[in-house]
Amino acid sequence: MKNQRISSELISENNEAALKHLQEDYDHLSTVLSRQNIDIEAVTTQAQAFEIAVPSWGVGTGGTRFARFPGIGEPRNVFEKLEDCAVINQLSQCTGSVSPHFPWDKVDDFTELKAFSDSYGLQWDSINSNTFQDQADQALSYKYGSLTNTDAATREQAIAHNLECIEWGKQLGSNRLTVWVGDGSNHPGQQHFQHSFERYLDSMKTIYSAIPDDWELHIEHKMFEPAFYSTVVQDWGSNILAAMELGDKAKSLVDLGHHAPNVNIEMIVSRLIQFKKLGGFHFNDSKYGDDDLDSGSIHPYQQFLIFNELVDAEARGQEGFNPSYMLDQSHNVTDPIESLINSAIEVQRSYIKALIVDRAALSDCQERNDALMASNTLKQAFNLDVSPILAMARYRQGGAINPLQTYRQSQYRAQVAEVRPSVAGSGSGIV
Ligand SMILES: [Mn+2]
Repeated sequence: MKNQRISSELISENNEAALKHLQEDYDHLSTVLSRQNIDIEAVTTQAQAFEIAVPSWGVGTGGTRFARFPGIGEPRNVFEKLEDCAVINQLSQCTGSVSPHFPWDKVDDFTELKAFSDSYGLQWDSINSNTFQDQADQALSYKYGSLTNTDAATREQAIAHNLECIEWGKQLGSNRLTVWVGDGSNHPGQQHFQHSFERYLDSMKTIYSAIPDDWELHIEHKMFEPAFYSTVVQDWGSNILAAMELGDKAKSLVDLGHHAPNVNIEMIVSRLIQFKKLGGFHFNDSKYGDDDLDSGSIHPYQQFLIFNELVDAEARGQEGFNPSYMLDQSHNVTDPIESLINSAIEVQRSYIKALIVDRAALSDCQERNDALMASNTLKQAFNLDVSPILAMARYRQGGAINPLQTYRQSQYRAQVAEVRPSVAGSGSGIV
């Protein structure tokens, strides 16, 4: 029997009250979809199978480089983070795995940590290494870079950290390592572009050689920040070049916020799929840069268009296509649990809408160069409200028809605040 943080009686009561209307809406949507020869039950089954991982760092309140405004009852360690992740999954039923970040989530006893996550029925998603900041016990600084540092000993230290991350990941049952480095420069001329990328590839080759055969190594690119003139793995071009240089187990990871404004991300996704290099996603949304806003809150159509590419690849049986999905957001003014529940469902919503795109009609429009009807074919699916499918998928798996309402009624945040006193002196800070 799995541990539960929210009373199953409360979920049942709320669901019973909401079920009549849900069934009516579901039946109506079933009729609408049947006109397109779509079986709603098949779509709901796919909604139930949809999974997106939650980042362990997402359940704490985020912040900016100016300030952080802590919430109440924030998790103080990885065990409390897992408790919050368990709530998100219990209500949403689509976030059964957690992506840890080391050394933030480092423990002395990984067997104990694994047993704790098992007790909540949670799996471990990709391991994230951290060489973008200095730790208290660290011998050499990453001020001028980690895997690309001009100093060989500093590079060795950063490589060693990634190797220990792989070992910890094995103990947790993970099967991926995600590497993002903040390495780059703030001034023209500060770094030799080619030499720093050569040092990156050399370091990554050593890490790659330690990746188990049934693992993947995901490379995350980012255009700017903390380096503001150039970054070593700046864009999907540098990313796929590195992944191709390293080998089949190396793939590119797309964080939606890590591109220049207005870049056509769905087209990048298509290219990565075509060359078997799409590893996975960090979903979030943005207005200006790497804003890390809630998924689907600013550009829901873009998110849908990305899933249109993913579902297209799935439907074509594209070789080597098996991307992993994760949220990577910073919650500055909301309860992180609420944002993560909402965001997971918004990503799931994009997936479901992409599933109901009339692909035969779209393909026909493309062949005939009917631009307007091609666009309208996508819009038809995007404009359909698939909420009843999402709610039914949650209900059938024991989740909440109205997860946010149930979460608020549970008083979970107030309860954990009693046993999790605020961490004093955190002041302004970064995440
Ligand atoms: Mn990310």
